[in-house]
Amino acid sequence: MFLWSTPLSPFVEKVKIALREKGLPFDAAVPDGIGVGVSNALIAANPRSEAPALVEGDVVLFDSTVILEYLEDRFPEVPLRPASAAARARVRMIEDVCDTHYEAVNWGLFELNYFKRGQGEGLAQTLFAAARADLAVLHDWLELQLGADPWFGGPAFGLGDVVVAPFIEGSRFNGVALDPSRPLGRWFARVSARPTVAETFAESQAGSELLHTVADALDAGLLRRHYRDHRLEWMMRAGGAVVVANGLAADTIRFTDLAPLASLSPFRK
Ligand SMILES: N[C@@H](CCC(=O)N[C@@H](CS)C(=O)NCC(=O)O)C(=O)O
Repeated sequence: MFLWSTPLSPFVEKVKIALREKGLPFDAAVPDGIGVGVSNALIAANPRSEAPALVEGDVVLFDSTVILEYLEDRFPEVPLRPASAAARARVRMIEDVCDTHYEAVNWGLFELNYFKRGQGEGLAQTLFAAARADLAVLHDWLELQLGADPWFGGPAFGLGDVVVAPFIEGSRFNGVALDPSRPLGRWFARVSARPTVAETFAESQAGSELLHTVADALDAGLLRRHYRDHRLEWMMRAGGAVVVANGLAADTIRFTDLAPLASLSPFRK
């Protein structure tokens, strides 16, 4: 199995943790041109030009949620999905909240901390405050979902934990740590100690060196960051309309490009 990957991506981390939990060996590589704009290496596997994309023989899949579903269906021997329909639906709901609302806040934090957007006149402080307030809400909601159980799916580790852990790690990496005495903080200590999770987070840390160069690369106009859906909404809602306007003017922000999808259509040949 082959995984198109990129460092510090929560979506890639979800897939790596699931593959490791299931004991499935895989090779991974970072495609040339990712983050710069549309990666030609990647669009053959994923016309959205995003990692993760999974290749298993003829099966080529993108989107972490779809890949996790595939892994469950294809390799049910080590099940990660909980047993009941209601518990499965709850995990899907938690995954959706993390993939959309939570990821958008972490994305904003990376933009501020490493890509150095929002400099001058207190803007960064406003955006940081908005991020911290949103994360407090999300952490409370996640804690409610956890309830009194040790894991998100109940008594055993499972998909619910796989889909939350990368996002909490992303905010920790950006300086928003959980209170270790809270149930969610204690869960995060437990999940981080799991070998599959520890290995995955360590790989991300090792790949994070590059982050010290990204502000200069952005200044030089070498990067085009993908402000898709919830990321754009978060930046606007948090008070960063000027960040978006400046990024579009400097061409360091891009929206989704449908050209690779259109090029696959036989109706357009
Ligand atoms: N919905 C997708 C999102 C994947 C995604 O956003 N991947 C980002 C990394 S976090 C990416 O590869 N972006 C490409 C780029 O910025 O050039 C999933 O769940 O897999």
